[in-house]
Amino acid sequence: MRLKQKSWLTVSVAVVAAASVFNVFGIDLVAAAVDTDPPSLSIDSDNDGLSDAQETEIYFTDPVVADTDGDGYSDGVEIAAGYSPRHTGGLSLMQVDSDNDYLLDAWELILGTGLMNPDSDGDLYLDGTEVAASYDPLNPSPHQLEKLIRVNRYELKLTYSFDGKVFGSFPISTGKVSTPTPKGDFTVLAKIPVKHYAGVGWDYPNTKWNLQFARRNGLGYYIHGAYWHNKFGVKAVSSGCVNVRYEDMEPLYWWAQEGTKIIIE
Ligand SMILES: [Ca+2]
Ligand SMILES: [Ca+2]
Ligand SMILES: [Ca+2]
Ligand SMILES: [Ca+2]
Repeated sequence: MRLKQKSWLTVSVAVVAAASVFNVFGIDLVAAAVDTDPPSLSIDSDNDGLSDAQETEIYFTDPVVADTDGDGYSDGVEIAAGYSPRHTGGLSLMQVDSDNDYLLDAWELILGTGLMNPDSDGDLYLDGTEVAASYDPLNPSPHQLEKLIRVNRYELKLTYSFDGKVFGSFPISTGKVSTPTPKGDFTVLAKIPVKHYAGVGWDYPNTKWNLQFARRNGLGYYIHGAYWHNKFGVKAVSSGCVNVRYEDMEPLYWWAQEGTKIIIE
């Protein structure tokens, strides 16, 4: 017992000694560390994985309440999983628009526009209005940015981006071997909210969210929602169109414009 106490004492004396040495020689080092890592950026008062600064300036969650919306999931867990920490009901960041500027929370966080500021660059045009028309919501001068939809027929995947920043990426189904989806560079020719597709042995009325990109031999080719199968990312089953899950197609449809570039490879 006595021996144990003594060794503990020896250790603590050694720690104090080391700290003193550090104090003598480490003043500049400590000052530099404070400069590069300000406490305000790293303090996480409610220990939810988001710093106080992130909560007050980016996510607009409560910095002293770990679960702002009270749904049982902490703010940090929700952000990491793509859910809104400000809305109950299991809504994803793709399903909410906190400042009602027609730009989804998910896209505001990607672009760096204000989640609670409907006009981030102060040019009197709403963030969502600017993105809808391909304008930069962070630049008050009329500067346009590229919208691009990329379809990969081999991976059965669609990715769309704004100014090179990916706004969505998800599994799709394309044309089967006998009725392939055409390859090449296209643009959105028309946006049609609801369409009726039919052929020999198949009939799909009231199909939502249709983006036409080609017309060949009297046939129209579309990227559209599909409610009659679940082969997305699994198998090419269509008659030439690009089939998309409804939940993925709705935001893509509203984001795309006539003239938006499409690359099918
Ligand atoms: Ca926090
Ligand atoms: Ca929560
Ligand atoms: Ca918004
Ligand atoms: Ca604006």
